[in-house]
Amino acid sequence: LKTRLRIQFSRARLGYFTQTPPHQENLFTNNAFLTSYLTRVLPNEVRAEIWDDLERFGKRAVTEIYPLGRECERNQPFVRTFNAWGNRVDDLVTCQAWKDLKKISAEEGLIATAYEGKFAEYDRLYQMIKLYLFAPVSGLYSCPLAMTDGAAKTAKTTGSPHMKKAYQHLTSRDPSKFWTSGQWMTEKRGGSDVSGSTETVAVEEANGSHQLFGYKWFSSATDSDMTLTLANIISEEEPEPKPRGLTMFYMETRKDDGSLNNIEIVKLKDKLGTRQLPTAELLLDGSVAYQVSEEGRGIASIANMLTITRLHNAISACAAMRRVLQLARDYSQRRSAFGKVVESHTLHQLTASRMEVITRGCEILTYEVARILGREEAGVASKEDSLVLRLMTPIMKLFTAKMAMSVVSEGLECFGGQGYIEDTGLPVHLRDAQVLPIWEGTTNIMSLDFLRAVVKTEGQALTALYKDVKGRVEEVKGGQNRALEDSCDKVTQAIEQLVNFLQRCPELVQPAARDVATSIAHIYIGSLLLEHAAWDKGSISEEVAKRWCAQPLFCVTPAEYTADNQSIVMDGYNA
Ligand code: UCC
Ligand code: FAD
Repeated sequence: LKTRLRIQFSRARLGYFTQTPPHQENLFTNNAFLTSYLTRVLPNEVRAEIWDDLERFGKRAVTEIYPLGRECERNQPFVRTFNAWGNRVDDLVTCQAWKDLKKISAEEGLIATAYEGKFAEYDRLYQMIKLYLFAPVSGLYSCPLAMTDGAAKTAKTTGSPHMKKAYQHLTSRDPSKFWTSGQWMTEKRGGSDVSGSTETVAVEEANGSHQLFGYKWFSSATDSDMTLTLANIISEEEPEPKPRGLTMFYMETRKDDGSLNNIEIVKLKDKLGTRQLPTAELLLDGSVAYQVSEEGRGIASIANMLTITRLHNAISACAAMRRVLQLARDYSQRRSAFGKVVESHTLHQLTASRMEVITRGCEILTYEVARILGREEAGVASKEDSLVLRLMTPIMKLFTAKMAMSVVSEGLECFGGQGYIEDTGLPVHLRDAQVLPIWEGTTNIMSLDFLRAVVKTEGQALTALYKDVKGRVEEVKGGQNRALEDSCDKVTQAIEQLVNFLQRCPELVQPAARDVATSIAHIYIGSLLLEHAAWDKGSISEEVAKRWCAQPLFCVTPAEYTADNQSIVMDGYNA
């Protein structure tokens, strides 16, 4: 009887096979390249002090922070515009996990570490490594931290009393005191040409504060405690905004009674990715703010912030690539196809190794920029260091962001169809990576920013870079490591080609800006990987450096710059 009933009512049989999901590795200890890089660049006493913390945090990232990040993706922010009684409240509702991430950020000193002076020139690198471990699992809490760090740096270099107070909060390790900051620059007319597009105006009050009126089109981390923003000062006497006359303002987002500072959250953006992060359109209707730059020096002042946030962008790009690679390599050991684990297929090995080489290249570039920034902040940077930092910041931003899109996309493909399935937690990486080339300045804008740095330094930044690359490569060659000789020659040849092009065709530099920036990224990374390989003799680092340098490093195509590109694009256009 029971057999008959079981046939009639037994549960559906789903088959015997279930796939083991990828396991989560400690993000620090299982990162061979990172640990090797830190062993090379950190003095023993610094390494001894920070190593345990990084190991612990690498574990905390996957055990405690990752579930919070997932929760933020599942439980996205929303705005309750009116309360039940018809009062406008603009209540931005974020989940508990988002709030917990703020607390963890303070406790872990994710901002404070860069400002405490404990490890002098290594503070910034130490902080960036912690952020690198945090970013890929943080449910985009890395974004408010980027802007908070940018604001802290700006506050540190600005004398105003408001900024001094803000600095204490932004760099606090006490969760009850810790503040985050926004960065409200973009308006409806455009976010690239900020000076030409900003309509927000500021009117001075009798007490020296200003009231701001305007519409900020993209404001991420709308739950932040303060923001830095830009406006054009006008008055009864001078009611017209001055061309390119922006000034930077400090604004707290709430009044003492907890209500918004005459800010309306008009709507939250419906975004492709970064959905964990509240990004709003904000109406400023007499919001009280304080002038913190000289009048008309707003862009130059907020540029301090951009240097930091662009470094965060790059560290997040590297972190996304590394995270997907770590998961993919584990999965490739657990998934079988055609009778053997995916990992043992030679074509898969090649595909994954290419991703690894690109990721290492982006990582070493970003670590190096963080290391130089740390030197500058500790007052031990040479003039050349500072020039290289200025030149390489936009190049690092644009290059790592583009590579992240490509590596993360390839990384999802390593999971086959599962890479496309939401509750694996994988697709979010691709959605979130797509913002990296857009915000904080698009790829073209970064290319033009690199040219700005060249022009502003009258070419000195390029000369410093040239010397830096040549010096490093010559040192590697001097080390008599035969295995690296050809690669050294390729880097030298590429930098000479680049200099030759820039000297011979100055009129092509504008259209070539993006290709020149990419070539510099290739060349600079080549020299850094070679330096690392020379130290890490006989290791996988040698193979990585050789593979990097074997690709075309100089990728300038002059014929395209003078071609009729417009006609190609507009062929058949009739709107
Ligand atoms: O997207 C945003 C937030 C997203 C959330 C944060 C995520 C962070 C990563 C997290 C990862 C998970 S906030 C919006 C970001 N917006 C931008 O990045 C704007 C993009 N546009 C540009 O960058 C443009 O190049 C502008 C706006 C900076 C150019 O403006 P102008 O008006 O044409 O600039 P000028 O006239 O060339 O330069 C004005 C002054 C000059 O100084 P002086 O007057 O002394 O000669 C420039 O040298 O500003 C100086 N300057 C700079 N200084 C301009 N750019 C820089 C720079 N990069 N560094 C130093
Ligand atoms: P546009 O300036 O209209 O650019 C359109 C295109 O034109 C781009 O491809 C650009 O590269 C190209 N272009 C423009 N000028 C040139 C040129 N001279 N040469 C060649 N090409 C050119 N902004 C904030 O201020 N605060 C925030 O918190 C914030 N959060 C954001 C969050 C998200 C999720 C996103 C997507 C954006 C956010 N932004 C924020 C806005 C972001 O910084 C801007 O979108 C970005 O700077 C580009 O500006 P835009 O959208 O106006 O594009």
